[in-house]
Amino acid sequence: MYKVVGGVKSRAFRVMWLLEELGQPYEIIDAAPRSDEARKYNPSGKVPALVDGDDVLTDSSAIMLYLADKHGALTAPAGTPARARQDAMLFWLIDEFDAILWAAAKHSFVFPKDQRVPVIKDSLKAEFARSAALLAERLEGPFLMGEEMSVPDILAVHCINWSIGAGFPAVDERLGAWAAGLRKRDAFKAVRAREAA
Ligand SMILES: N[C@@H](CCC(=O)N[C@@H](CS)C(=O)NCC(=O)O)C(=O)O
Repeated sequence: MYKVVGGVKSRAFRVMWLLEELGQPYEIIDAAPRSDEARKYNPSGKVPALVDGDDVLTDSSAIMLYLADKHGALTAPAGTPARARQDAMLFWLIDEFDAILWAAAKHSFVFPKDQRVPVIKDSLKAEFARSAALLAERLEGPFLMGEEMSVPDILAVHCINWSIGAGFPAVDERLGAWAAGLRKRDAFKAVRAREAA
């Protein structure tokens, strides 16, 4: 059985949501970021990691793509133009959503106090709002890449949820409604239920 290293409140949520969508059972090793437990699986102490038999894999996006490829779902096949477009969307989300939220987190609680520059957060919030407006314009089908759900949907919704938790201004109304629709999925709710347990 897969083991997901990291708690539901971390980026490990993305991997759990994907596993739920795939119908794959998993155990959670609820290791806090930078803990000794997390370092057993990733020397940097970052979570998530995934234990698949003898292999330990790191980085939420790399893990999601690995699982999607392996199980042949939630991704366009590797080596196709559709996959290149899907990857472009994924990498754009990493640059323009995840990185902005992460920068805000670093200047809120991750960095030592004397290295935090809280004033940067207003600029990050404005940048995130611009990115969210751009994404809203690109929404065409029920999912980011059209008719089929894929890995970028999970990353985008997780980041939108994170932005709410971090006190960022509400995203564009259309994007917010789209994210709310994805939160109704059974797979999403199953992970949330683990959070509540
Ligand atoms: N790009 C990585 C980022 C992982 C990451 O930074 N995770 C956070 C928790 S959500 C962490 O472990 N932070 C501890 C640190 O950066 O030292 C991913 O998507 O998995």
